[in-house]
Amino acid sequence: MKSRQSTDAPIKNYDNLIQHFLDRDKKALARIITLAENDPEAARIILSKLCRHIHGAYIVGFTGTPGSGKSTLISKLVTFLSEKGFKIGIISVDPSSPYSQGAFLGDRVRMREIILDPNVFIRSVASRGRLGGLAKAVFDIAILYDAYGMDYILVETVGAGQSEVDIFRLAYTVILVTVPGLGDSVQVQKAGLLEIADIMVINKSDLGGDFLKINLNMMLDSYTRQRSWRPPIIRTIATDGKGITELFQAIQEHREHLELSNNLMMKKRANIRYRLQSLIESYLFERILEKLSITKKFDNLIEKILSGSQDIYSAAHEILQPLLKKVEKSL
Ligand SMILES: Nc1nc2c(ncn2[C@@H]2O[C@H](COP(=O)(O)OP(=O)(O)OP(=O)(O)O)[C@@H](O)[C@H]2O)c(=O)[nH]1
Ligand SMILES: [Mg+2]
Repeated sequence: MKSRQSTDAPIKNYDNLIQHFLDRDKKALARIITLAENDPEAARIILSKLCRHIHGAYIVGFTGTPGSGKSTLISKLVTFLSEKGFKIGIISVDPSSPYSQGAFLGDRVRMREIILDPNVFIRSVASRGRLGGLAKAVFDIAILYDAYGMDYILVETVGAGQSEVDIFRLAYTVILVTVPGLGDSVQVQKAGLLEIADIMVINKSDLGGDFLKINLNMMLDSYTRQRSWRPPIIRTIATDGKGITELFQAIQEHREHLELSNNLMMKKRANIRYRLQSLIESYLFERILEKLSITKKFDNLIEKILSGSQDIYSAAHEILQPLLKKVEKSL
């Protein structure tokens, strides 16, 4: 195993790579994202040099049941934005199912036309892996896209697990993509999606959607009474690009609402707090727990629990107590 965090390891110089990145070389962007994902020390060095490059990319999240048309909608919106001269970074979160590889490739084929666009960059993140790891990867990519100079960052996820819901702390505008005939309330109420949605899309409007619209309006009536923003309902036919202008308009209106109400700054602050907490949590987890678990004391406690002379809770307490005392003293 590589000793990633060893303090004796020579500190690598990433200046050349960073320069290429700042010159908007897509290869450098891809390389830096890979480094950030796999090498925490590299991530620290590179991000410390890029943190001054804040461009204020606007982050939009897309969620909704599998197959509702999120990727199609994103690809059409990307074409629309690119034609206006904007630079767009896409983050696509694969569902954790073992079949996701195929679905992802499918998306890639559909997105081929925009992959070649110099204004667009796509990165996919697998949602398998350690808890919290997914959100961290997505947050890091978003920071890198911003430093690279993207105007819009579009994040696609099915929004099923907690980790995916966490991703929506990142997005300033969250779009919930629904489709007619799929059990209306199920699509919306799952995992509290109604609470996080800022814009409702009824996609596949070529297949209907009048009834869904009535239902969504009813749900919004009861839910948004205390909110200053009522999510608009936009009808789209993603395959034909219908409704994309209206969708962009709705995103802009929500953005203005956030800016005028100062909520954008609040969201950004909450994001940083969450990221900082998660990062500290993962450092604690990786560095301290790894070291603790190879001590003699740890082995002794395992034996005691095995023989029934100690319970697991008091054992955890015994390990943590001296550490917590030291930490509390240092705060
Ligand atoms: N009839 C109709 N089909 C559509 C529309 N939008 C997308 N589709 C089709 O729906 C299918 C799924 O579209 P995707 O864009 O892959 O959906 P998705 O939500 O990204 O799917 P996952 O990433 O697997 O969750 C594709 O076959 C699309 O061509 C639409 O407006 N009308
Ligand atoms: Mg998709």
